[in-house]
Amino acid sequence: MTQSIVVQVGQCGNQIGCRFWDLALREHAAVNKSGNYDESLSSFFRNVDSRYDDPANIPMGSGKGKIKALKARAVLVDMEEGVVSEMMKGPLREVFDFQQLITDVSGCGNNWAVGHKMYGTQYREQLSDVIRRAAEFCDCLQCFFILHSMGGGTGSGVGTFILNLLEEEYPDVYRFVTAVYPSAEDDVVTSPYNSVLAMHQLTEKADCVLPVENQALMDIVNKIGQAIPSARTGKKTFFPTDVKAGSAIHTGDGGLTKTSEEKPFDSMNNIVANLLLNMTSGQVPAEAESNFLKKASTLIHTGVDPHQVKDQKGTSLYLGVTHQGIMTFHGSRRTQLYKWPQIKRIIFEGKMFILHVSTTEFCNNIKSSCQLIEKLSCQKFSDGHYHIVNHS
Ligand SMILES: Nc1nc2c(ncn2[C@@H]2O[C@H](COP(=O)(O)OP(=O)(O)OP(=O)(O)O)[C@@H](O)[C@H]2O)c(=O)[nH]1
Ligand SMILES: [Mg+2]
Repeated sequence: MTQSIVVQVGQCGNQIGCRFWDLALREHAAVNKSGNYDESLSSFFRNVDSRYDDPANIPMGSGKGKIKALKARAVLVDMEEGVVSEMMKGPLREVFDFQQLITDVSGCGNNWAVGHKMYGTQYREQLSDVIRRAAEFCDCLQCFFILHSMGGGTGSGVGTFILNLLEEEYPDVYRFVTAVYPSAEDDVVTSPYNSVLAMHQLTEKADCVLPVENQALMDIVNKIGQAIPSARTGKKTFFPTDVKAGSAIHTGDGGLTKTSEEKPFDSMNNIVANLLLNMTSGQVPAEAESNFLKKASTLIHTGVDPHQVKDQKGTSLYLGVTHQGIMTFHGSRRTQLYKWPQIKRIIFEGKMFILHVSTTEFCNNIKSSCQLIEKLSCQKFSDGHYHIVNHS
């Protein structure tokens, strides 16, 4: 039996956290019909006797004890107080332990350094204390989930400060980070700088990072929004094949209609909450990490150069770079893949980009590996177009 602690930092981290706990409770309510406090509940929740101010854990025992009151294994941190205090007035207020909150008033003004250097140092002891409190309620703490934005000062600065602290104080406990990247239209001018500064920390200190891009979330929400007309219009619900009916972007009544209390980021945050719960359900962190990496390695559409390339026949195509190698695309169809082990050299000669590829040829059905050097060169013209020439 293992437990995880969620550390939600800044406005974005706390808002996503809120959707996460809401969904986790709904899922447990749907599955746990007996109302017993069992192993799966104990991974994210404590069962407490709420008659006391500082309620102690009710031990799980054989897993047949009834649920009294559930407390989330969560630590809430924000250098502004608005979001957290609103959460403490909202429907989830009973779920959070008010002794595991840290807030200040002024926020970090979207400045990584203020969060990391100033507030981080100032709140170090307090952060360490509340995290220890949450950790001491666990029998076998296995994982910290840190939720934060990369663009905000508190999220990027204090979030990565906490990551360092966790590495120092709990080196053997997994550190999973869900990091929300700003979209290109983000109105916070410092968000790209904050993201770069925070990313450096993530690469060094996190065991696993789930990068979430706000633009992608917005696109998904819009796509689902278009596919699912409002229930109030009385129109028949229609789901195109690429949008699943169960794509829970709305919670509220658990259905697909938007409720009046829903806030602007809720639909986007529900997608992240779903992702996190799916990733963690029934898995120990090591398993979740390995499954996550397996999934990540199947995502091929990374780094496609937006400039068109032309082959010898003048056909337009695009070049893409992925974990597998360098590939060419004709429209959205992949036409060639030069795998990294095949690529022997990449050279730039002025405007020429030359790729030396070793290919395996089949001669008389006998597989003989011929070191055939295929030279692919592409010339970049002043208008940004490439010309690709095959010298093989
Ligand atoms: N997906 C998502 N993004 C959010 C949410 N709230 C803010 N953001 C994004 O997060 C970035 C701003 O970070 P915040 O989390 O608001 O900032 P903060 O961590 O509270 O830091 P300071 O306010 O500077 O102290 C912007 O890129 C926003 O678009 C949210 O609830 N969901
Ligand atoms: Mg804030």
